Amino acid sequence: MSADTNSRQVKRLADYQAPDFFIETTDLTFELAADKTLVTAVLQFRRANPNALELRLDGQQLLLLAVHYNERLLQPSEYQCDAQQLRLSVTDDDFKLTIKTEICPQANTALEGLYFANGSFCTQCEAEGFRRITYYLDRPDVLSVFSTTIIADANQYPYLLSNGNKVADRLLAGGQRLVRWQDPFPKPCYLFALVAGDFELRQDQYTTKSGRVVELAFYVEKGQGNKALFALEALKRSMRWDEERFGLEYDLDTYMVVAVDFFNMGAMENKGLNVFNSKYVLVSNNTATDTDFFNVESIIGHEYFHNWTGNRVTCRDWFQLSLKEGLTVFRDQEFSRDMGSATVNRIHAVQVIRTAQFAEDASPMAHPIQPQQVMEMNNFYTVTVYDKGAEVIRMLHTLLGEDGFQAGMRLYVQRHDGQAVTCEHFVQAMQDANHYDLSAFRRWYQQSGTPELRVQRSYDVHKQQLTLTLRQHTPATADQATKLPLVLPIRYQLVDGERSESGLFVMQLQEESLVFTDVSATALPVLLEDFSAPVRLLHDYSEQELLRIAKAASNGFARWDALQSCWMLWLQQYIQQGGAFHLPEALFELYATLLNQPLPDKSLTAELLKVPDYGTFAESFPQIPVDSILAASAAFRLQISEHLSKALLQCYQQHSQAAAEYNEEAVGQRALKNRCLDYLSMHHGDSQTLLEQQYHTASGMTDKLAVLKASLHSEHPVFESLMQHFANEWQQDVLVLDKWFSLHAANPTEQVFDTIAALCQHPKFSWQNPNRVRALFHAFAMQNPGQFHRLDGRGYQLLTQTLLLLDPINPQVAARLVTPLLSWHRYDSERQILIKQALRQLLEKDGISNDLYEKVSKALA
Ligand code: 0A1
Ligand code: ZN
Repeated sequence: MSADTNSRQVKRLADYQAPDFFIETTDLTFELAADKTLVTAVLQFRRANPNALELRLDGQQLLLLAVHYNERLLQPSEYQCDAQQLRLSVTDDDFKLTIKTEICPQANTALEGLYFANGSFCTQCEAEGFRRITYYLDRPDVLSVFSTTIIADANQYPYLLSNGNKVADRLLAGGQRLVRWQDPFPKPCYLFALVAGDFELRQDQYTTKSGRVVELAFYVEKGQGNKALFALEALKRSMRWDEERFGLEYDLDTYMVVAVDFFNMGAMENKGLNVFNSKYVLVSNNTATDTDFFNVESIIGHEYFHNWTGNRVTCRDWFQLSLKEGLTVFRDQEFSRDMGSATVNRIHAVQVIRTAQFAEDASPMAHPIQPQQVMEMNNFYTVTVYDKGAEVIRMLHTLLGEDGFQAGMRLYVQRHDGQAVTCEHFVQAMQDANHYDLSAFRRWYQQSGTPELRVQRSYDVHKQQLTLTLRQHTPATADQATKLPLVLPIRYQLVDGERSESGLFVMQLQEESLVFTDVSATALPVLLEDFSAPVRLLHDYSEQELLRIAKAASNGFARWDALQSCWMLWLQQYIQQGGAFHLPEALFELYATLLNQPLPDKSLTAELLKVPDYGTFAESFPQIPVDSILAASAAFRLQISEHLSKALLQCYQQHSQAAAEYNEEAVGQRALKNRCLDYLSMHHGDSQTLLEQQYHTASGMTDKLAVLKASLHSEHPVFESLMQHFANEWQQDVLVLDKWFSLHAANPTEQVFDTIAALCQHPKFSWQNPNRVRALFHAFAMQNPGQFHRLDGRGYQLLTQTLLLLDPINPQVAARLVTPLLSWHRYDSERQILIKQALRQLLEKDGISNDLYEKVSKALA
């Protein structure tokens, strides 16, 4: 079998086999140079399977220099080496291999393994990047104690970092320096990290609840140190929170975070040495929006929480990814909720599920939170594994309650500390700690798709009884034809005049009834409060009923959710009535009240005042009516801005004095004010001064960017001149410039094509940098539906040509960008033809990566 076919193979969870060998200790030495790095790995093996006679080590893009078995140099005839593996026969139970390889970090534009970018060395080993560093058992169930020696030019790379504790640091002859690290905790190689470079260092300390002092160190680009201070504080808050809520304490003496501009994902939880995409560390009022601050805090929390849920207890194999990711997202969501507006946090998490995750279920890439088969693991770091995974954990929390859930967590950690386990081990711990039968609940791990929950109401006047008939059904997905009923925890509230009754109904069967007695004919049940199960709720509530909930429900989430349902009704009416449709007076009344007397939670008020975005509308249709959605959204915004111009202006003015800092009150005020601005900008003549004034007097990036977004949305003529001003002001700050790239890419006029072509030549743009590429092309494909879905195919072609160019440079980033093309079946026939043609162009390309191949071939299957 050729190497190529071999690497295109699909791996299945059902084929899992425990490792034949373990690696007790891993001693690595790196002699670093950008063009030629020498890696010496001294690996102490122990045979686990007495029948295994061949050792197969994973390795990719390595130049093998020498292999020693114990102290003996092996001849090339004594092993086989191809593009994927190094194989040798072994008879001893315990033996040592010393493997010398050469790699070229500066040629590594895929940013997997060890790479050199922007003057620093950096690693990314999850999921299977370690095999690009040395030959190894690159699988998460092989846990080893690592020591790492780094030798590099002392002047060029003053900081030489790896996991654990520093145990040696000395200068060598020839201007070289040697630093040695030891990590006492056994770990899989995906948690290995090495960083070498020149940074600005920000330090602090944290005293754990048992009184141990932990040194905190943030390494960031020179001159950016102050921008790391918020992240540093967020880390301390995370550490305290995890002690208080989960009883989990940090275990090493140092916690290091390095921020780099070249990174494929958000951040990585390497043991004791997190590597972060700089956009999730570096923030200041001037350069970052409130959303950026929020993301920094939540991702700092996420990576920190992985120390227990991921690192101390890790995954047996990559099919178990949600074991660490679903649980850690749940933990970071709970942390964020405690740090800010609980309701708005929940709304944002639910939006991710209802748009991106439901879309994934409906796509050729549909998979359960525990995927059953995978070609390229990097393709499974998905909203399903992460965010639906977190919803599944949240349902366990709902079923067991906080105390029961924490008891389960304690048992899970106590049983499995230091082990590589499966999702089943987690569920079993929850079950055992609570004596709660979770057999049926386990289906959530194996079954993909979006369950639909249909509610029918019937009222018996004589008995004064309301019966809800609930039916669940999960439509078939691309990966799975038949589905079984799921356990659905349904939180409800019955609003009946002044009376309200709330509770939790646990649905197990395909059809069940929920009966309320002694209630009036107008009693209204609010179901699935706080989105207590990740399902699509289908109900027959009228506009009046929904508006009643939106006006009066005590639960903020329920109010928002009822309005979301209203918007879907209005969109359908708009489509039916061909544009003659007018939003109801009742909505304007509700909005006027919210503008005149905002709720105490101003961020929530701003959410309630928002017309859903394109993605949210789109997801409610099996076949997406692109043009109607765009026309309706614009019409809705215009109607609101015209009907409520006075109230909008007043509310805008009342909330324009927010403190510059990032705190709940100020964030809420800005959100509300900028929601008003977005509407006000639609009156081009009247809003010019307002926009310019806010732009030029803004106390921070949130307000500045809000002006640019509002004027982009409303195609205001002031957009161009303000963008020019912005570019001049932020030439040197690439993270800010990314915002500018994205705004350009979201320009809804045809002009966008010339602009993007010009921006690809911008001195700060680089095809090698994922942040830059995403700033332009992710924004184009996801935030510019009008131009992306053009009927002449120009939008699809722009993305396709980009992917053809990008795939050889960075397959991971290319494969993430292709997502909007995969769902061709969701569009009309004209667009289907155009998208399929684009997909074929990709598939026909010689040497297409596994990453892209897996997705595109599934889409065309
Ligand atoms: N485990 C990290 C995210 C991550 C995943 C894959 C990567 O490369 C393929 C990099 C980072 C997290 O959940 O934060
Ligand atoms: Zn994670």
